Amino acid sequence: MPVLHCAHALLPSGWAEGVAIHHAAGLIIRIETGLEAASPDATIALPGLASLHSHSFQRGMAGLAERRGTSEDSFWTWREVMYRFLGEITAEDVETIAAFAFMEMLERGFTAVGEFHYLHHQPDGTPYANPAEHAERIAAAAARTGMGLTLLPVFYAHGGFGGQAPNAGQRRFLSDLDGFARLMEASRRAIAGLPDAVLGFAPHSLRAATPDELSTLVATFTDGPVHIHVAEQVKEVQDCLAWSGQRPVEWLLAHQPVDERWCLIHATHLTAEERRALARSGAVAGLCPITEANLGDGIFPGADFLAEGGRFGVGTDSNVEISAPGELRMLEYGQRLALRARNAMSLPGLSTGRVLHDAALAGGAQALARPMGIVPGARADLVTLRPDAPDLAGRSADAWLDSYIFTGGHTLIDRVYAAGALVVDKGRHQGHEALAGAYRRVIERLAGSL
Ligand code: NGQ
Ligand code: ZN
Repeated sequence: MPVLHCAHALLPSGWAEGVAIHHAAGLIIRIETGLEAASPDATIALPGLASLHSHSFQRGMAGLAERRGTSEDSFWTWREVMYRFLGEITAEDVETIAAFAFMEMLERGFTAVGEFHYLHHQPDGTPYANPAEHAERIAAAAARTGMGLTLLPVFYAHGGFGGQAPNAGQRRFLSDLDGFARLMEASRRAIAGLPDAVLGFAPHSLRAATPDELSTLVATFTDGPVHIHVAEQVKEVQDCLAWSGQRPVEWLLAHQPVDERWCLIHATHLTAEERRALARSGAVAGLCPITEANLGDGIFPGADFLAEGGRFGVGTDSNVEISAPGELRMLEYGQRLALRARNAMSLPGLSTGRVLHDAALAGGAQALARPMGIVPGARADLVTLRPDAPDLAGRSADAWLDSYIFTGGHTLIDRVYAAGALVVDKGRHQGHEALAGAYRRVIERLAGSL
């Protein structure tokens, strides 16, 4: 049985020395500690994290929506730019961009992704003959890069609360309940060739699915995680109040069986009561701090939520900047700026980096319904740090994590193993050149559409 030897590794029980990770068919079978290896595969090994929320195609417009328009810019004007950008994307482009985004995720600390996949149809809105045309592309991108995939096909039927008609920019997303059932079936086949892929589903938001549709979906698709965007923007909270008399998270907790199966993406705008109820529900708050900052969403009440036992993970969402340590850093810095305090998402006496990393590992695993971490049964995924990096000098254990998250970031990543295979060496994915070359050709064409 193949073995990965690590001089130091972060296990669920804490840091361990002389760790031998035995794996077979991509999964960890057994872990031994206290074994010296002459030339270990890694000096400092961390578990890979999950990017629990990604729209991979949006990687293609990263940096292209940072010009101010004629009126005030907002999330909603960004969304118009995004709709224009996706208007030109072909099925081949979907795969090329997803493969590039997944490669970057692997190079930057993520070994699993929750792909919140809503770009289903052709540019004019006509369905493909194969409803999983794009889902197959995403599965192919995961296979090519080594990414652990939880595919979340998205149900999207309306343009606003109360079943409002969708607009032209949304025509590539739309299905009715029957169409969505066919998409789910085809998506299940699309990922069948990936040994560790998971299928969940995602009603896009309370704007895109009516209460009846939501209830039918939840009753019909009883396996796998349920993800939904919720309470990201103040306008969304106001519109929800006008429609239902309740705030989005309040409405969801009152009308759906929100529990450990659920992941509420963003959940930015919460009253103290909603925050406590969400923590009690056991659902994961799917935080996307870099995207939330980029889109001007607001700041999730993370410090209070953590203190109340709330579960969270992080996602790269728009993929405007991909970095696992970067998401954790932004999450903590948002709290510091809002609270004018330091070490806010932490617990007394503990390393903030360690608390953030442990919580995001557990929350990501729960939200993507896949075992993660350096434990038997999980995929053999490791992120190793460059032991000679000046930023890591003179420290050990949790101080490595603090320096990774707050100082060196993903530039400290050395090797990444995915399902036991070496996919990133010296910070570079084995397929980097080919994937980046193909991506560049696609983007040179698409950038012209903005
Ligand atoms: C999305 N993204 O579906 O890509 C959304 C924007 C919407 C984020 N919320 C569109 N970050 O929510 O309608
Ligand atoms: Zn999103």
